[in-house]
Amino acid sequence: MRRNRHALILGSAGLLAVTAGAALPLAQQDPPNPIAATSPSTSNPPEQPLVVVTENKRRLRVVPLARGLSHPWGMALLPDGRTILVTERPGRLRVVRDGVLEKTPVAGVPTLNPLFIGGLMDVALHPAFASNQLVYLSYSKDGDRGVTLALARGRFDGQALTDVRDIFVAEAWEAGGGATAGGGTFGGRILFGRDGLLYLTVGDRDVRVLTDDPLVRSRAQSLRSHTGKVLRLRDDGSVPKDNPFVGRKDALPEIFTYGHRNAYGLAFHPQTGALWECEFGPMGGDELNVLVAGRNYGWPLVSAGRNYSGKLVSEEPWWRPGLEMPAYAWNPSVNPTNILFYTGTAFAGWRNSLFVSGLGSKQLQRLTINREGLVVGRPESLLGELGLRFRDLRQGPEGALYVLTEGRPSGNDDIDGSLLRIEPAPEASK
Ligand SMILES: [Ca+2]
Repeated sequence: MRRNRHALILGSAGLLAVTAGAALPLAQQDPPNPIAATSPSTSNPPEQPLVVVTENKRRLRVVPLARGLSHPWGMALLPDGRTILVTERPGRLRVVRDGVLEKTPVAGVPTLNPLFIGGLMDVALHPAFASNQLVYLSYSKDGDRGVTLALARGRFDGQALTDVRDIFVAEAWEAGGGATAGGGTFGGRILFGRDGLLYLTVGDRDVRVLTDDPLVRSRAQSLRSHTGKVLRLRDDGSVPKDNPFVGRKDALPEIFTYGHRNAYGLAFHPQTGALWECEFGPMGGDELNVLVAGRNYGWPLVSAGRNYSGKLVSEEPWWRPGLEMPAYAWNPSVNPTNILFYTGTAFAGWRNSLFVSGLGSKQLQRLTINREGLVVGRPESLLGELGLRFRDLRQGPEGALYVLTEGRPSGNDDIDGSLLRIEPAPEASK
């Protein structure tokens, strides 16, 4: 990890040096780039719009829409084109309307346990939100058996959530409490498909992420547990009849795919319709997978990552019969938090690229996918010079990218998070 971070900072410093040396003029309306004059490892989001020149000489304008957020985790762009809902992991749902963060959080968020890296995770809109106002929230829920991931649904009238209730509670309980036990990773990414069904990730629930506990890990392989799975639900939380394990007595029927570590990202390929997923490995072993119903993606039987002790997770890291290989694996780690297939035209040449938001790697990556659905070439690293941890990304109706960032990794009192809009910057005048 340390070596990766070192390499990234060197890379960013090199890019800044090139940028400064070329003395590229900024667009007239943009103030001087504050990042160029400060450390590339700064954890504060920009206060004003700034222009960043990528390694491929593309000019991107970074516009801060909201600052002072506490570990923003997920967001939803409302169909009115004005409103963005943003979750803050410690337990608040915030509204950004016309580019302004409203001071008062949305009332009606369920009671949750924001221990360690749990709390309020993702927010998603029902496909018919414009007519039914239904909003979905994933969060860590306390109960008699410890804490687990739950999915709540309510109606958002523009001000508050009403009729909020759990529509699904994962069988992914881990006992314990406080900041150092029972937390684990929850997953929690929500995505609706064109089929009107809801896909939900459940994390590996490994306590403190670092214990390499084989007992907890093995649950990703158990079809009697929701731990380490991608689930497929109807919009009311019930089970679609055509789910792959429906009718099997030894399996939970919500399971779509299994053998995942910490799956934080989901996206449908715009042409093939396939569901792609990204997941955190331990040290190394971050994966991009193409999900097929009922398949086993291997964790922890196969993984290219190492335990935090330094030992390999698996002596057979790449493949065993019956297990799926990743479509792409990162080394060094990117810490993928979400993925997005870009379908807009605002950025020339980026259509159908896969974008990845990176947490510990403090960057976005752009991957090129060919017509056969394979990743080709080297990922392009973007926005590393901001020094921010990227937690989520979405595409706006105008084709801009919206990203959530944080500075420090955890701490429920932090307010160094932001919502940024990334758009093409005008070409520098010659
Ligand atoms: Ca795998």
